Amino acid sequence: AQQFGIAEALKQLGVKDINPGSSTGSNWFANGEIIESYSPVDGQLIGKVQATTAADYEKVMAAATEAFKEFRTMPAPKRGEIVRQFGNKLRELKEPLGKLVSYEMGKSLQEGYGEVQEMIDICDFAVGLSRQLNGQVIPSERPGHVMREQWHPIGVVGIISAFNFPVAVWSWNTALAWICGDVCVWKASEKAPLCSIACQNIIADILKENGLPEGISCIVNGDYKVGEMITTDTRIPLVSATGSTRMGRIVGAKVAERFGKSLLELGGNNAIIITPTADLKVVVPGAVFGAVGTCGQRCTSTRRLIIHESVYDTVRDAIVGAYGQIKIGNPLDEKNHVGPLIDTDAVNTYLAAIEKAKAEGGNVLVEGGVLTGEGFESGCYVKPAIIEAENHFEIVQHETFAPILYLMKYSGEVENAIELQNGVAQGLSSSIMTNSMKEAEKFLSYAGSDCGIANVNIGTSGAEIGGAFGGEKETGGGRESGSDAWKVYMRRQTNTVNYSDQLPLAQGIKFDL
Ligand code: UN1
Repeated sequence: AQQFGIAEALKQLGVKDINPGSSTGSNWFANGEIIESYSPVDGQLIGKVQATTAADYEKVMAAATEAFKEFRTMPAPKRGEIVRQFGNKLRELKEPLGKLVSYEMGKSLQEGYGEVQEMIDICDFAVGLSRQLNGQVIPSERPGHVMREQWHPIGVVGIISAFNFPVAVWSWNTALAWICGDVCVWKASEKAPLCSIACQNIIADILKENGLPEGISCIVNGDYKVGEMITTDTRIPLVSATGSTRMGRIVGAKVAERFGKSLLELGGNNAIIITPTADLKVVVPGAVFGAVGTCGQRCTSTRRLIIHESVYDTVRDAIVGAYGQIKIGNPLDEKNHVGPLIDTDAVNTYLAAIEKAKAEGGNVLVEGGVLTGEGFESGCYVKPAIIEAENHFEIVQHETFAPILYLMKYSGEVENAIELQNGVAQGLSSSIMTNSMKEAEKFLSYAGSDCGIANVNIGTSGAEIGGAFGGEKETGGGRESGSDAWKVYMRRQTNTVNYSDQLPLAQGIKFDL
């Protein structure tokens, strides 16, 4: 890895061999067990982080709640200025941060840079938004009265994020939360803890330069036990959790039990429908990048292709042919398309899924398997697989976070394909490849895709930050990132003001004294 400048990147990001994993900015403290971060790229130890204990957590929360009292009084456009500086710092550090993402998580360097670009984009979006946290004026039924709706900061926002987007997901939440006047406590994945240290270092410097309290951005590190401190804490009115449906089910229930709000962005089981008029030039890169990009570890990764029987053989052969061109190897080497899975547990899950698909009657078109030998010492490199399967197979109904693509046929009208596409428990992303206006509009209509994201003639992954990001059903229902997703980070208040000399009651009620 050193030939790719990892040591230099770590230095520029202030990531040390041992990093205290609880922090309120520069005031580091952590007394828990040591979490070691190994790279799936070459199996090397990158660094260590100390986990957050219950006592550390209390210090973090004290700093965060104190910081909120100050931050909420700062005008929103001034908070936007802080986020602008943060975005600029990310521009400067795009190369080292992108490299660390690639090395610690295993995604290709291009995708590591792309992830940092998403952070920069959401900062720009949030800066503009900091002057547009608009409420509204509502006509009152009473004379001399006015009704208003306004948005206030909600408080301390808990952020729980996954290993696969170890920096961008945090920024989607923080950039919006900060302009809204909230402060954040982030529990990053214990599989990519150094990325969280790097991010924290960047924002801590900016807060310091601006004379702002460190508690505006806090991190806590550790496993689910640290997550539980957040989900059960009544001082945290909003918990935003991105990750598996299994995790979201627990987090959602815990937060609901105390009437907190949660924003859940969970698993997907994303399909592309390929119709008779689809353009192969668009289908092949869209489907292949969707299925093998990030080694199939995006929540938006393409898991299923639902292909019309009349074009099935042509599409199948083109996709199988393209798989023959895929280069698997060190993701820091830009000639490779696909890097490793996150760890050997993920490799075992991938292998078990292939076996399960075969046992259920799946027909393997492109064999999977683990790569061995020089360059593959970490044991995390696998071959993207293609399996002909049926939608009702149990394994097809589940999200396997790995590059396994299931192919299935549909016949007749597009409605049949939509039924298959919707026939899973998850509802994140979906797309249709068609040149028929009627098919496209049916797919986007109320009777069409039931997903939070529905695309035409592009794949399922790679959403831009400007749109609301998230999905329905077991995907959790939350929306992060663009559009009006900011509203969840604020509390809504309805005001009625009487500027008359009378006190008329609503609904015409008379109450004469
Ligand atoms: C995720 O996998 O959790 O749409 C996020 C995409 C990216 C974000 C994925 N912009 O693929």
